[in-house]
Amino acid sequence: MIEGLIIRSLSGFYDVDTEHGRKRCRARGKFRISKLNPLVGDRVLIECVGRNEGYLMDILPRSNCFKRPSVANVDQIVIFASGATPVTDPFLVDRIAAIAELKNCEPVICINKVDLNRADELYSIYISAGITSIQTSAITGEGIDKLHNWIKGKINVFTGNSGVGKSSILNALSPTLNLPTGTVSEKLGRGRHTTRHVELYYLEHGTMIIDTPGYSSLDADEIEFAQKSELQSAFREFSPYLGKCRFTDCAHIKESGCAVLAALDAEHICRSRHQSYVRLYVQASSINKWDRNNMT
Ligand SMILES: Nc1nc2c(ncn2[C@@H]2O[C@H](COP(=O)(O)OP(=O)(O)OP(=O)(O)O)[C@@H](O)[C@H]2O)c(=O)[nH]1
Ligand SMILES: [Mg+2]
Ligand SMILES: [Zn+2]
Repeated sequence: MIEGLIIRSLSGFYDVDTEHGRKRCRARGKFRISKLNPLVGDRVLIECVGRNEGYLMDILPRSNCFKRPSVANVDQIVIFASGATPVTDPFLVDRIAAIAELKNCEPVICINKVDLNRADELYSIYISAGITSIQTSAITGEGIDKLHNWIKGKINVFTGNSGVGKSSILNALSPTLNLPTGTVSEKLGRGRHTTRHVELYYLEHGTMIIDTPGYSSLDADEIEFAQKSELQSAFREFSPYLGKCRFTDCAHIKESGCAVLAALDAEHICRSRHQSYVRLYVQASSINKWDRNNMT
């Protein structure tokens, strides 16, 4: 058996890169039985058949994995947002960033299409939250070098709404990729789901980027939910205040003597971030354990 990396999964086949080249693999039956789903980014063991084919035999332990985008072992999740069409709802960014924080994956916010709308307000929310944020344009090239530096040598996944410019920015980072990009419907205010599958691409200096299909407003529901008790640590700007509330089990929503709410009043925490926290907390409270286990 040899080790490899899943770089693409397409209709029942997995393309696996190994030291002996790329092998197209089928998964062995045990994956169906165990319900363990091989993901792009997985390190796997394969049994070669002929020159270019093989069987997926085992998945090596993961450092993390995500349900949507469905990837494994990522160091950074680059969350795309835009002030131009499709305009990003900060709640989507906060939701993905929160899940990433809890999975030890660094969130990076890429505010794209700044040639059309700079979205400075959105940018300042994430800068003041202490999250790396970059304003980019695939058209003018603004921010591309900065983004390049941030992703260097790491395994990154691009995510965000359809039409926000993930594939366009990937093309700007590595023009030889020549990935298809689609137009945005101004009338409907959304993209056309141009990228249809998850695929890992190699850049120089060992940088890897996984491009993924964008969210529509509906399938954002596929993002996992956190436990309500762990949510407070998913908002990194809350950390100086945790443990300083009057009640040890403070939910930081409306309790008296809450240090987080005091920081919010003093404008040390952004209101939109705290609103997202409250929304996620309410959602998490309404999901029971049984549902949670069946969602992942
Ligand atoms: N003005 C402007 N347009 C951009 C920019 N980036 C992307 N676009 C345009 O936005 C549209 C969508 O870009 P894509 O790269 O296909 O978006 P995507 O996020 O990959 O979309 P999906 O694959 O559907 O998830 C295309 O028409 C791009 O030309 C930008 O920085 N500025
Ligand atoms: Mg795309
Ligand atoms: Zn509190």
